[in-house]
Amino acid sequence: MNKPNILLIYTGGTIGMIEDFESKTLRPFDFSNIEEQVPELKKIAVNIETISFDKPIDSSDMNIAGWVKISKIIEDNYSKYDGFVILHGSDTMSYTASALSFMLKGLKKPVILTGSQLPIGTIRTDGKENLITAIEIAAAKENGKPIVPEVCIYFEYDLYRGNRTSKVNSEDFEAFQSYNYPKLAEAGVNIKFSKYAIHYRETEKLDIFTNFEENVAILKLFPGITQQAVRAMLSISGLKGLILETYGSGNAATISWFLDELRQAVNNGITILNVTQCQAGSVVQGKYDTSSAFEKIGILSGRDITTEAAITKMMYVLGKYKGETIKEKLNESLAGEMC
Ligand code: ASN
Repeated sequence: MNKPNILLIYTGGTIGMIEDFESKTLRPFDFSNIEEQVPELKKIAVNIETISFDKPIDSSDMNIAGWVKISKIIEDNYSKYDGFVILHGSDTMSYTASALSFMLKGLKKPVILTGSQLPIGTIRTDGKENLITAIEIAAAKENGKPIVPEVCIYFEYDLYRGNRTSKVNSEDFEAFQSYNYPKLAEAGVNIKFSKYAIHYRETEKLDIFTNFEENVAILKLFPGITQQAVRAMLSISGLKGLILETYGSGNAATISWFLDELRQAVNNGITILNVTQCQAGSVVQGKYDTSSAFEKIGILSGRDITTEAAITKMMYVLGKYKGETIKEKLNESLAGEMC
């Protein structure tokens, strides 16, 4: 039987770091030495090839250009490999997974992001298990077809749909959660896949779209926010899209200056998407009086989308579509990112 071919794409992050002897700070190591750090890789029944960013980055430096780079690597190597594993810092991994889920339209092969909380060279590292199981998941097939043909995050025994995740813990090995969508798999003695939750595409072809709109912003509300702060955000020159992080099921202050600022922004052509600050649950505009004004103003509901998926979806939709289609696409689930 032919062994599956997996491409390991190294972008940076803690997983690939070693401690600098003198300064004690963490810095990326030469990724071509990965098998020295993880000799177990030679024992997995897959062919692994690696490709690395020329300059590995801490994921805090990730941006649209970085996502384009990853997408192009996948596009250029799509026919040669059965699956892709992306090693990435955990800090912005949910943003990258979300962005890739929109960029890699029509994806039919596994793209599994993983990383670690402790560098791979340390004794108690979580990186080895994460890396080895991510590779096994990327290679997993049934009847010749990949079991998880989605952009996912694998971390600490759990596989998630990437665009449903958030990083919720900066210390625990269990760093990610997907509160509004079930796990796609759990790794114990066996890897148990929840096939009912996995999205299978039959006919589409990979069709990458990289022209993301960068003129977007996130405004997180808090009690006592001033008109100057709201106005400053909404009057950013060239702003096209705004994610408004509201309270609970999409609620916000009803004071007239606030609604006037938002109305003005929508009239000026800024697309506003309402998402909740809560980690779980959904925006339901109109459920309370405090959100019913949003419907009239033309603010869209992000329903149960995460902020990470919302901002990257906004970049994608504004980059790709015009006019009324923008609203239609934001209301639709494009890559399983919302209900
Ligand atoms: N700062 C690191 C990063 O996101 C954190 C990590 O990978 N655990 O690149």
